[in-house]
Amino acid sequence: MSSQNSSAQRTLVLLKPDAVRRGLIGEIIARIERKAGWRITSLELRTLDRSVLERHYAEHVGKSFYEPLVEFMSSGPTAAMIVEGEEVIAGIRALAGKTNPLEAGPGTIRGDFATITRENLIHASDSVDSAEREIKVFFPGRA
Ligand code: 3AN
Repeated sequence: MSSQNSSAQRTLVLLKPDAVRRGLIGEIIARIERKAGWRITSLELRTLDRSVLERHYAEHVGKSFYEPLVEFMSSGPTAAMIVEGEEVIAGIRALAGKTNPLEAGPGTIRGDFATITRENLIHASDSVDSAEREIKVFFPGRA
């Protein structure tokens, strides 16, 4: 049997306050769980405070959209989770679709359910390094 490249990974996913408010967390989690072999290994609903957001969005501090982003991200509970599985980092980014929902393809979470960039329902780590950094911020016990 030929061996295929195997890349088990873990990633940090946030279902943002708009997803929780709109009752979409079940729909989004179902899309994640449908992928063979992916599983949620930590899950918590919590309202994020400014200090957590500052660490999470360190690369965006000072940008024009940062303050409204923090305002929005602390406006209600977020579902934070760790998802593990084969190529899960790029895979969940693909399920999520492009940052601007109007550019996100049909069939993606953002393409199907969102219209504006700030309220784009889901965050998913963009690299192995980001995933490890972000898991430390949200689930220090799992770092
Ligand atoms: P992604 O979440 O697709 O990785 P990032 O990391 O560039 O996108 O941006 C983080 C978050 O900041 C986005 N999910 C979105 O909520 C917000 N954001 C990014 N760019 C903009 C923008 N130009 N205007 C408003 N909000 C933005």
